[in-house]
Amino acid sequence: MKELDYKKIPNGFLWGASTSAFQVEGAYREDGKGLSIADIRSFRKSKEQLDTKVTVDHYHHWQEDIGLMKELGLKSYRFSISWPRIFPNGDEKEPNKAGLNFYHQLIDALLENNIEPIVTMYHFDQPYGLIEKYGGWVSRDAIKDFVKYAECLLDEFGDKVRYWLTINEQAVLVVAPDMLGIDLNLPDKKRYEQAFQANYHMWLAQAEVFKMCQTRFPNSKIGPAVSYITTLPASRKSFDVMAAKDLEDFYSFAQMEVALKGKIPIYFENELKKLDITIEQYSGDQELLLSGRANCLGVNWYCTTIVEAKSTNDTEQFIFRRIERIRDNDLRYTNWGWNFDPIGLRYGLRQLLNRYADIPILITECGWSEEEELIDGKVHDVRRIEYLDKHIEQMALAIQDGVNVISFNPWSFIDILSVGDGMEKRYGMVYVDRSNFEERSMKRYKKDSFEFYKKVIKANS
Ligand code: BGP
Repeated sequence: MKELDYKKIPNGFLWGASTSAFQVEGAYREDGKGLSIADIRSFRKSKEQLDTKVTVDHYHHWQEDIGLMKELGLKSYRFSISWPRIFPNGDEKEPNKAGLNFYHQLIDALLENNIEPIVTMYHFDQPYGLIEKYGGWVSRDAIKDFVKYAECLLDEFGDKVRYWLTINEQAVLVVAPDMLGIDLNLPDKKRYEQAFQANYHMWLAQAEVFKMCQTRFPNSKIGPAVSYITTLPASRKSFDVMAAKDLEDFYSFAQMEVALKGKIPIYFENELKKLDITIEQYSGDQELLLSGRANCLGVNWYCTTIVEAKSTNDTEQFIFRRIERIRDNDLRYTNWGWNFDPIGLRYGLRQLLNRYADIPILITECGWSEEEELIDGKVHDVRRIEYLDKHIEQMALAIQDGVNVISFNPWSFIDILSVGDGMEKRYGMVYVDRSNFEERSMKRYKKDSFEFYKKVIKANS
């Protein structure tokens, strides 16, 4: 039997790295940019931690940053376009030219450096104007405004960008609905009703965009960037195994099923019935979901989560209420509670093989967060190196198993603003000399993981 070379990654594999606009760009009001809900949400905590106003100022450092990407040897760069840079209020007839120009410059520079742009259209930053106007995604009106925005991106960049991600982590928006502009103080049922209605409208909007992109650019790939949390049972008991399956299906696989198969799973609708929630659906919606399908799948995979059933036979409670997350003390955890469980990545990727055969898979986020300081111009981020090493190894094994992974984009290329935890929760392979409240030099420093990842890319293994 031929010795399998577990370290071999197919030629042409897109070794990349990842960021998002509101977390990396800063320049929150520059060149006509409007405010997004991500801006507004971050201002609520401006006194406690960094907000989106400056972050690491990629908007003014982008040439230098692309120079570092080139030095790193990246073959791809996954980033997002700031929706309110293009439509500041969300409902303008014409796009903001200065916003478009910024991304033309960025994308042209990436292409000149043979770095494939992987572009997320919407990464948590819906224009706040749409929330003020009609409540954002809770309203069906959001569909037409997102489709118009996506069409503008395809018009402008469709012949330069071959990999599109429509929406980043819808499931996170549902479980943290203040990111949709939904009032967290609403009674549970009302809050869930609005969040799941918003989730449904996002499904319809992205189906339209899948169709539009594949009609106009048949050689491009477009799909969702799904928050994929491989969920493991706390014990071998069937009620725990069922609890883990229920949560993983409801939170991660339902998003993949809708995008890739065009059907809302019955188990998903059954869960909503437990909250006595009925999603408002129009005739023609089902056909739209069925006709607008992704032709690739982005997964944001960080860690496994381990759950147990709160009681052995209670399945009448809504999913989030009948399941408990537990900690496995045999595993290492970040300071923010995400574990180090690389075999879980191979397991999770094999599940995708079983479900979706050879759909191209892009790992669009995968990373390890740490509080880090610069010491003598260096950051010895050994745990991040170990995290990358072990997860790349498991990804390679999954590829050897037949899983069609075409790209790996660790979160994050450079230290950027965390969604919820300011500047100190660092993921980057490039350190930025700033803290929550001091801009310091804003200089970029290559961490040890930069040199490690550079070697991996060079060796393609
Ligand atoms: C994912 C988001 C990213 C990034 C990442 C890390 O959910 O897609 O935007 O934020 O999580 O999480 P955090 O920023 O909370 O550390």
